[in-house]
Amino acid sequence: MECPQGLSAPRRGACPDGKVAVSADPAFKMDPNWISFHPAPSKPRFVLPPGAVDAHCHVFGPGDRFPYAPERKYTPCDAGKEKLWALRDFLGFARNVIVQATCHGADNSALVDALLSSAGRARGVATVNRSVREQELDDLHTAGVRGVRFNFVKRLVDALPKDTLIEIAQRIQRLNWHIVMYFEAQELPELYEFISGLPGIVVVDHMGRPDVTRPVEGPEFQLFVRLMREHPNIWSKVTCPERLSKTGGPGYDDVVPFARHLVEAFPDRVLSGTDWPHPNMVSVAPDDGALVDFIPRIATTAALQIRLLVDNPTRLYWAEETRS
Ligand code: 0GY
Repeated sequence: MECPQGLSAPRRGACPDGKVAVSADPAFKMDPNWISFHPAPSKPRFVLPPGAVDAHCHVFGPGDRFPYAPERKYTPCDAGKEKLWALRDFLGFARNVIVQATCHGADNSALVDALLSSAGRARGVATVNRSVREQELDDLHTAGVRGVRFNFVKRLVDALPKDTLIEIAQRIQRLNWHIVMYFEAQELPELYEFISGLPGIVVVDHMGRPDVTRPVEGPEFQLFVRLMREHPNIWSKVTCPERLSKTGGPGYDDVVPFARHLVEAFPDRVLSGTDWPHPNMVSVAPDDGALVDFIPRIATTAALQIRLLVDNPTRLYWAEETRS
């Protein structure tokens, strides 16, 4: 589905001009309850530092060029690379890290296309399965992929068996890639040992998705803190207040203490990102400008902001620039 003005709808299943969204390929008509990304985000008050990286975002399709995977659990509104670059420039980011979205399965074509057209300003995290060949991994690396995502969120994927994931984890070590883990907080006790044994850098999405109605000092979030404290190779994205919050935007007040805790405890192992185009929102499309304004509330000094937004992602994704 592509809305005529190039902006997708804030309302369910409709474009900003009121026309009903219809995919060029009827097989890719977006889900009727799909909430598209915000058509007109506000300009953030927070001025991002030079070199800031949006370290968690996606591209969707367009489905008529990059078909959505048959095994997908949702069909989104198309959200292609041009819109992502426009948002990057509008918000003031210098670079993006594009994470392969589950609606594209292990076909990384849309991701690779975006990386190759980014003039080096985007890196990627791919999804691969056991059958991936070494040459394919090399080609992904050349395109700008620097990691793979292991997803345990049941509403999104049927997770691969752990022995397959361990095999993939070992195979990517030669490329110096990292692993991105996506799971929900209630899964952590069961996954703790598996995550602890993974080689290389492991980046956990969205702080391990804590229930933010529980205390920061409570056992659930402290298990995640312990995971990071015990394993210096484990990083966290302090992302997705719009997903985790129960009080809602624009301030996402209830998420601030969780993210701030991690930024202050592990300043060299945290990443920030918009999560544009915000798959599977349940009520409203978040204002990406408000998401940028969330950053100085969780990284409260210029030094913390530079580490979160520039130093950490540059070290992880553009390592060749930081090697002396
Ligand atoms: C996110 C979160 C979600 C979806 C995906 O790849 C995806 O489909 O990551 C979600 O629905 O929680 O990080 O974008």
